Amino acid sequence: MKISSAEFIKSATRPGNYPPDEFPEIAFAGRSNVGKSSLINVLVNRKSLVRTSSTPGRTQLINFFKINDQFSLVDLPGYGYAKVPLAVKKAWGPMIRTYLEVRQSLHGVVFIFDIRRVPREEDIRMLDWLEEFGVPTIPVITKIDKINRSQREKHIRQIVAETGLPKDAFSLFSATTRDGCEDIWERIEAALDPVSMEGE
Ligand SMILES: Nc1nc2c(ncn2[C@@H]2O[C@H](COP(=O)(O)OP(=O)(O)O)[C@@H](O)[C@H]2O)c(=O)[nH]1
Ligand SMILES: [Mg+2]
Repeated sequence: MKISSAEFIKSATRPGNYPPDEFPEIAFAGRSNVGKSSLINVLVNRKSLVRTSSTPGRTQLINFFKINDQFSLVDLPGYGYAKVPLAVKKAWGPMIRTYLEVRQSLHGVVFIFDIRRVPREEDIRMLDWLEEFGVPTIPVITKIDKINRSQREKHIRQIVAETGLPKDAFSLFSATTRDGCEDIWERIEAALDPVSMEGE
């Protein structure tokens, strides 16, 4: 994917504040600190279009970005960070679920797992919602640079087992080495609609 423009549109928490759904949209989901923002920045080849953080749990807004004036990417708030206030934790579920339910232009969700972590309850809940609303899902295992090649398979098998998703459904990614970037783009393009991307 050649990126000619990438711009922040706005943040929102509820449908009344979403930008108009005039472009096909791909959202990125996963627990806090999993590497969502880093993945988006690598995909669009911008160092800091999306703010990354070593203090997880800060982003509790749905952030919309417009790419090439053609489609949108959405950074969804993460979950699972212990220090987030209870009120914020409680708001997360309805905020995400509503987005997945009502967003007409949503073409798919890139669902990100950390290779070092076993998927937890919130991850499984997200997967259930994606299934409930029939949202095509692109599962990605990220931070693969953190685990030696010889150890990776073991970690991947655990994520496969916990999620129940087929092993070959997962793309492997590293924001550090950019491994997996092209593979993920291919799958995003397929989800966006190959016809509208023709000639780009
Ligand atoms: N080594 C390594 N670090 C990563 C990778 N992706 C993200 N990180 C780091 O993980 C932390 C959280 O990343 P961020 O993108 O802010 O996560 P988010 O909370 O899911 O948006 C940051 O310190 C990133 O630099 C990766 O693929 N490899
Ligand atoms: Mg982030």
